[in-house]
Amino acid sequence: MPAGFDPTLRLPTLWTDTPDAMDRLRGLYATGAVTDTEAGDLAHFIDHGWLVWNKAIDAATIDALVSDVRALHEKPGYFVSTDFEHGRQKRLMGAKPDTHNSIFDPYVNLRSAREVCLHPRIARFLSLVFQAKPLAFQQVLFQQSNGHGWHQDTAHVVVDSPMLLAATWIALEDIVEGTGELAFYDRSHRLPHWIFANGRKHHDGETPGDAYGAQLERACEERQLPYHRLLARKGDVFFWTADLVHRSHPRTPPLGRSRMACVTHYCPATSMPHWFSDAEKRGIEPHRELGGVASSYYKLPNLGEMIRPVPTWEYYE
Ligand SMILES: O=C(O)CCC(=O)C(=O)O
Ligand SMILES: [Fe+2]
Repeated sequence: MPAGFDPTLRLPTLWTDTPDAMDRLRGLYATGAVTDTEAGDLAHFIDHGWLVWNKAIDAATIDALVSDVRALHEKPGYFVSTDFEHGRQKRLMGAKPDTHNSIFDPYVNLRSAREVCLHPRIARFLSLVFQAKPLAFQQVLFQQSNGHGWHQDTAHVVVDSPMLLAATWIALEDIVEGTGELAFYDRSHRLPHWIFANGRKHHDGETPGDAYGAQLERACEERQLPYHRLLARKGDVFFWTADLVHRSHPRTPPLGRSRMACVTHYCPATSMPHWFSDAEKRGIEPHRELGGVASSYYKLPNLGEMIRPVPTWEYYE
């Protein structure tokens, strides 16, 4: 079966992505289950597929994470990163300061990263969307843009029920135009499902990224969906739902400029990230009463409050 859109396919979704979501929201509001502000946020998220909160995370909480990231070289061996220099993905960080690579799942080893991605306001909003506590399960701390092309996260962030997915993009500094700012098509979350040649929403490993991205872009342009670039300020939180079409806006010279952002994907704690199919990898570390984190790179649970004493990353060969 060739990859393409399937306008007839229906899959279970978050309630906010269902056709009658606004009616459901009215019900929640009428029973007092959500405040005025939350109802407004949910209505925007339902209608547009995304939501921005300005300055939602206080500077001290952001600064704690930034200073931990600046000091990662003091903990060689603890962090899984892109390691562009060696052209190998997911190698542990070296001992030199680094302002280039992206760090995978820093919430495992850094409490500051958990405080950011499961900030009480974020956890509350995601709990409303999920009707369950949020499980953070794929986090990327970007120091610079990696120039991601057009995609929907359902292609690369795989849950047992693929549409039960949301994400945050949290600015750790004021984002400068041309540094690869996040860009997205408004309301693209309601496109027909894109299905890969494997018959699934997750990437088949064969369809070239360019061809896939170009078709998503064309579908959005045909529908005249507005294109937005997110010039976020430090502490701003951008939420998006499973199928919102997004990318890094192409960078302009000078390349390599800082664009510090923390991206986290979440599913309801009642769902399972794909690697949970291996029973030995089902570790979940709770974070306060708010939610939890899971990782395909690091063995959980029994994570302490601070850095783990053993730099294990058992799940990567
Ligand atoms: O931050 C970016 O440029 C895009 C990140 C992204 O799309 C993701 O991690 O899902
Ligand atoms: Fe993405």
